[in-house]
Amino acid sequence: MSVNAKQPVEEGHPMEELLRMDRSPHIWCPPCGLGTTVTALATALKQLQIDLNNVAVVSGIGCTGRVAGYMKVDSFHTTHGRAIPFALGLHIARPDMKVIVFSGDGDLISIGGNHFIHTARRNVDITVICVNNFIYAMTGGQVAPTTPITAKTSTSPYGNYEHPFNLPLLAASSGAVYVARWTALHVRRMTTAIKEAISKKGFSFVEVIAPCSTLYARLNKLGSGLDLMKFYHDNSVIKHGVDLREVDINYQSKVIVGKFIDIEKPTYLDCLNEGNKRVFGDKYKPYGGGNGDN
Ligand SMILES: Cc1ncc(C[n+]2csc(CCOP(=O)(O)OP(=O)(O)O)c2C)c(N)n1
Ligand code: SF4
Ligand SMILES: [Mg+2]
Repeated sequence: MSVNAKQPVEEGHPMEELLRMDRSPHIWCPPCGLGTTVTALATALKQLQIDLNNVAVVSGIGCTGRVAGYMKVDSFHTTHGRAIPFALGLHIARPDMKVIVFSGDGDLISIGGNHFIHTARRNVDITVICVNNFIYAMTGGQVAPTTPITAKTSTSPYGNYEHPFNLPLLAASSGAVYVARWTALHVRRMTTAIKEAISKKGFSFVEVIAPCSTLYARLNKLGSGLDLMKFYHDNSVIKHGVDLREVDINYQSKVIVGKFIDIEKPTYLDCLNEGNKRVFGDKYKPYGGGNGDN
């Protein structure tokens, strides 16, 4: 039967290859920045043309932690704060795979903070994408180690008074070899950063600023998701390579974004092999992963 030219031809979704369509509709609120961030990751994987059998996405918990369940690659929704140690184990067992941690600010930097700094210190070859929405969103909008001073949360109704972490500075000073920050508005730049981070050998870190458009925006009377985007359009300042002591985030002030760090340094496995070679000489067979035969 010939196809009627006037009938629309049904085509698959452009991201069908990368997203588990059977899990849709997703649980996220419509204006949430998580949508654009996941699209950036999927686009990055597509553009890099990596064999998807060699990609794993690992998440902790929370709204952001749901990402692992939506990506159509080997993916793991782990326990609170344990995405990085899980990813580390996966990387050591299968160094040939690209291991990407995609998780929230509360998960990665609060309960998971120690894993974050030590995995960066060792320069383990994984990529960490942190969606910083300034709160613990899924559990009701509690204060997080990333909440800007004076911002209201459900547990700081009169305004936060604790100093938040500066995540790019924390990552870089802990040992990351690639560090970038963009907002959920900067979809193309974020995609480029994710591609660079995945291609980088060593611990790479991309922070995505995407304030929770439901709880954080409501508690602070910041308007709709579109208003948040307008804010980042008007207030993001691109400063590649800036001194990271200058990229603190203050409540509703300018946000410095860009590629901050891109350096070379031996990875954890490079150091392990070099260290053992130094001691055992030719008797040492460099570790390349797998079942111990190599
Ligand atoms: C051990 C443990 N403690 C507490 C929780 C409850 N909990 C679930 S999600 C979450 C907050 C996650 O915050 P974040 O990582 O920023 O994710 P978001 O929801 O903001 O994307 C917490 C505390 C849990 N699941 N496990
Ligand atoms: S509660 Fe906040 S972080 Fe969670 S999906 Fe909704 S807008 Fe996004
Ligand atoms: Mg959060």
